[in-house]
Amino acid sequence: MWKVLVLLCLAASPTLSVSDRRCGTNANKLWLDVVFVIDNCKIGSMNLVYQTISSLFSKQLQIGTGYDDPRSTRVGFITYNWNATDVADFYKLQSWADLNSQIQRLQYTPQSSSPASRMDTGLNAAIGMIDATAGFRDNYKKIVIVFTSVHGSYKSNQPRDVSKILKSRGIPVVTVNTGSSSDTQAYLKQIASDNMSFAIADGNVTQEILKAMTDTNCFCEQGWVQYNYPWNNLQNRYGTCLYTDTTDYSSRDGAKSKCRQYSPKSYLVNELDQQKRDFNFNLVNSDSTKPVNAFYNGLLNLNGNWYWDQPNDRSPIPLDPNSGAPPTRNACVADMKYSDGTTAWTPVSCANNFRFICEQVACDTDNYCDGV
Ligand SMILES: *[C@@H]1O[C@H](CO)[C@@H](O)[C@H](O)[C@H]1NC(C)=O
Ligand SMILES: *[C@@H]1O[C@H](CO)[C@@H](O)[C@H](O)[C@H]1NC(C)=O
Ligand SMILES: CC(=O)N[C@H]1CO[C@H](CO)[C@@H](O)[C@@H]1O
Repeated sequence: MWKVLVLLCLAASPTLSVSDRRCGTNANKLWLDVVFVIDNCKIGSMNLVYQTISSLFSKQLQIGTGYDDPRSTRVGFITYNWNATDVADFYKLQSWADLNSQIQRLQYTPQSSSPASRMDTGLNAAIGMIDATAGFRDNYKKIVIVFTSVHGSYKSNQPRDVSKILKSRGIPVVTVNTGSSSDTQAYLKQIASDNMSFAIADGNVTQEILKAMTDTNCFCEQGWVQYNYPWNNLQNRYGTCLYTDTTDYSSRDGAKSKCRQYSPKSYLVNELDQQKRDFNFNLVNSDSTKPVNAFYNGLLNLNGNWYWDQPNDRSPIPLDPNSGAPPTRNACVADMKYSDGTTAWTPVSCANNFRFICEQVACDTDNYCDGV
């Protein structure tokens, strides 16, 4: 009796809302190139630096290159004080054991006798290390992670200007304050990418750096837009990528097959919640000179039931009632916006030509992408 009641209650409780997949966060399957830039000047704090670095890399992670599963991570090390030193380039560490012993060697290397801390030399060395292997693994994202406790000086350029070069190339810069100075923290905040200036004293720095790494590892191939919300909020990115062509109007079946031509992983866009619909309308309008009030999405009627389109090798996903009311009759549907601002999945003739949006999963720790 009890059980029946519990089941009844569960059945009556509101179902969870559905939404797009989040970026993969499997830290054992990272495929990245990471450069550590470590200040070892005489006056800096090295407390917990190498323990923190060590805690980022599980033994399951493939370090180096040449594995059957291409999801592997290269790790480079640069130390700096008055000048920078390349300790390990992207070719040196070819296994987790290599990485582990490199970290230990660094841990037991005495700090520099120089009190100077010139971060621009370290950041320029990072650029050099990344550029030295250009043309190889270009489809792997790079990330630069700087450890220092010092608001230092510089040799030729403000560190934030060198960091800007990295950021403008799509390479995030993480900073980790290894001391407790709030002046250093404010200084590092100008150098780091948004929301990527951390401090060891926070107590959760491993978690924060790992999130920065898995976020960096989550991206779209060139030409595709990563679903994020609110519009243009790159801090809140989902694990799906969208593509739409301003000039391309097509019948429903034409749209469906064009999505498949773009990529074997691609299909007509899903709209699991209102937020995604808002995003989709923004997207079709973002590149258009005249308002776009109708486009084809991936809502399909198969034998009287509603499904979301999926790639050829996957079954379509049944429409969840929480995603929206199904269209009023079996037909092709377009997502339409009316003059009062409301939207509806509206039955249309399949031969009507409309804009359309294609979708595919993002490149992330769950999905390797060999394109750039
Ligand atoms: C500083 O380091 C760089 C790279 O390691 C090197 O090319 C340069 O000669 C060094 N500068 C001086 C003044 O030693
Ligand atoms: C880590 O701690 C800081 C400060 O307490 C907090 O703002 C931040 O949200 C935490 N980050 C994570 C990933 O838990
Ligand atoms: C979660 C969080 O800290 N988000 C911040 C990231 O950075 C942007 C821009 O600097 C802020 O607006 C967010 O609040």
